[in-house]
Amino acid sequence: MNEQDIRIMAREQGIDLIGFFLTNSLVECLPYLEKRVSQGFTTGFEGGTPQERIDYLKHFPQAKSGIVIGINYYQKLERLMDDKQRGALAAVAWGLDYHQVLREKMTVLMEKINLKQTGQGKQLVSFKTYVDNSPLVDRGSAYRAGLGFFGKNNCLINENLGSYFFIGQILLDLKIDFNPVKPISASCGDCHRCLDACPNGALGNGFSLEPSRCISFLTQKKELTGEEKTLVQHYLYGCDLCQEVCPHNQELKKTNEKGFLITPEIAYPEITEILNLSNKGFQRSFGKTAAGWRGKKVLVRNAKLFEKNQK
Ligand code: B12
Ligand code: SF4
Ligand code: SF4
Repeated sequence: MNEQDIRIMAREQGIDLIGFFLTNSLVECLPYLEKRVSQGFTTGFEGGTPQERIDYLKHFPQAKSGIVIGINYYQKLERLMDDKQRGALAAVAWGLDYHQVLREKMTVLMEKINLKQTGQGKQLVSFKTYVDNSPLVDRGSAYRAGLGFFGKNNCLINENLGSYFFIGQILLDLKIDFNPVKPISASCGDCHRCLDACPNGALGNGFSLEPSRCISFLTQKKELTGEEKTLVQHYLYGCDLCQEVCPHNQELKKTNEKGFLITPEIAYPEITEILNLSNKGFQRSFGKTAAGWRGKKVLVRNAKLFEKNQK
């Protein structure tokens, strides 16, 4: 099977970006992962030691190639400024949960690959899909496959989609015939807008991110320290501030994924509505989004902290 065949299948599947990678260990990312550990800047969401994280074969010993996909989730929804007190959800939690959307796309892609295989009298290909749910380094695989470069805001930036794309990867027991690409050497240059935009100074030089100062992390963390509680602002889940200001994220094309599209009223919910959410109401509004996994308690806590910190 060659990369062109798979690229065509991916396009039919509404996959915005696709790349291929070899499954030897992701050594190029090891120093960055080790540095995070030595700085004490891990979140507990990563899972595994740096060595385990870069070892594709530990996760899927049969892996002979890797496919990585990127799905655009950009939509412009200006912050609602009416007479109501509103918080904000980061774009990561707008619409359907991206874990589900990407997993489905990768599974259908593999079904197509397998249809072609069996049509040619070949064996079914075994595979595993990953999206933000394993120790594997999603940004690292996408970087290796040429999907983008690392920005100072830590995000992987693509020349067309900016950083507003989710990443999924597939390890498969099939040797794909592809030309390994050179990782993109572009960089941020002298720009430091994201470092300036981060309200808590969570971003540092050398791609560092201090979780205990990062609103995205704090709005997902279960127990907050006294100081951490003072850092939660209008974001009730996630944070987009270091992406919004990035020159690569201006005038982007809207996502093709209908499931991600929502209205400003949902993106910027009323604080009183959040504070009065019933369990059923939470399930109805958040159960199918990426913010659902953390549960009602943390969301309501964040809304209370926003109110308190405003005073
Ligand atoms: C833990 C985690 C978080 C933590 C820590 C984030 C962080 N920056 O480390 C928190 C909760 C804060 C977080 C927040 C967000 N996250 Co998050 N998160 C993850 C997770 C689970 C692991 C990330 C990780 O390992 N971090 C440790 C650092 C060291 O690794 P890294 O982020 O991959 O960064 C690489 C660079 O530092 C790199 N590097 C830097 N420079 C260079 C140069 C060279 C030459 C090389 C080779 C490598 C390199 O080496 C690292 C390894 O590749 C991944 C899913 C996954 N399993 O990979 C999603 C993931 C990174 N998150 C994602 C998203 C969308 C977000 C948010 C935008 C959500 C939001 N709106 O709140 C924010 C963005 C915050 C930010 N500025 O990074 C996407 C990123 C998509 C993209 N295009 O970049 C991912 C990939 C999920 C997915 N599958 O789509 N996240
Ligand atoms: S996500 Fe928000 S708090 Fe975290 S580094 Fe970016 S701007 Fe700072
Ligand atoms: S805002 Fe500037 S420094 Fe930050 S990621 Fe974008 S280009 Fe790089």
